Amino acid sequence: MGIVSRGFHGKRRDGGDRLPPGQYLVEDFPVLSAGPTPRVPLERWEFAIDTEAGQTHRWSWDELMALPQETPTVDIHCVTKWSKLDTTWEGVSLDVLFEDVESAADYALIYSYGGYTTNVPVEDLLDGKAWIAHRFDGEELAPQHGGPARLVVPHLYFWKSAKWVRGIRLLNEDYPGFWETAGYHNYGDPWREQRYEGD
Ligand SMILES: Nc1nc2c(c(=O)[nH]1)N[C@H]1C(S)=C(S)[C@@H](COP(=O)(O)O)O[C@H]1N2
Ligand SMILES: [Mo]
Repeated sequence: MGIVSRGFHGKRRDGGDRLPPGQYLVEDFPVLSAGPTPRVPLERWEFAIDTEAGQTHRWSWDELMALPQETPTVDIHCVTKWSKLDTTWEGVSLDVLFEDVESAADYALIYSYGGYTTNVPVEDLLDGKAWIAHRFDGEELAPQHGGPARLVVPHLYFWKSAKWVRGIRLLNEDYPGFWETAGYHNYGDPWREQRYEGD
């Protein structure tokens, strides 16, 4: 029988097959911040990729804006169990930022203005899976949601999407970040419900 809803990727109240196990849908956009919102003037803002060989690639705000921009629409899943479907961002794909970066590192430690950190395997940042986003829903990204710019890596729980992102340190060895050190799962796949260490 042709069941219409299977594979139908419209927005449904129950999320259909787009809602990972244990999650519920929200229409609002909750704010989850472990500390105060850092304020970084755009003229002093920069983003950096630091390689395992000690090289640093830097972008000013104007340089980031001059790069090719994408507008991904993605579903996001917070470990505190809310999910939000069809969130639209604008920003630069990590593929673009990694273009001239020479590295063989497997691990990345993302670091933010304000001191937050989170670790993600390098391969989870590439091939269209992650962005440095500076607009949300057609507007400038609000400071409480990570403005001026945040990482968006939507296939992992949203704590991996570092707000107020400042840079990425490439490492040969995995190094846990803020929540990973506090008992959250090292990888954080919402579809495998990897919330906490041992899940
Ligand atoms: N710098 C920083 N990034 C962060 C956090 C944080 O406390 N500081 N919280 C994380 C968590 S737990 C979640 S669920 C999302 C929340 O993003 P939002 O506040 O825009 O919903 O940001 C993630 N990125
Ligand atoms: Mo979260």
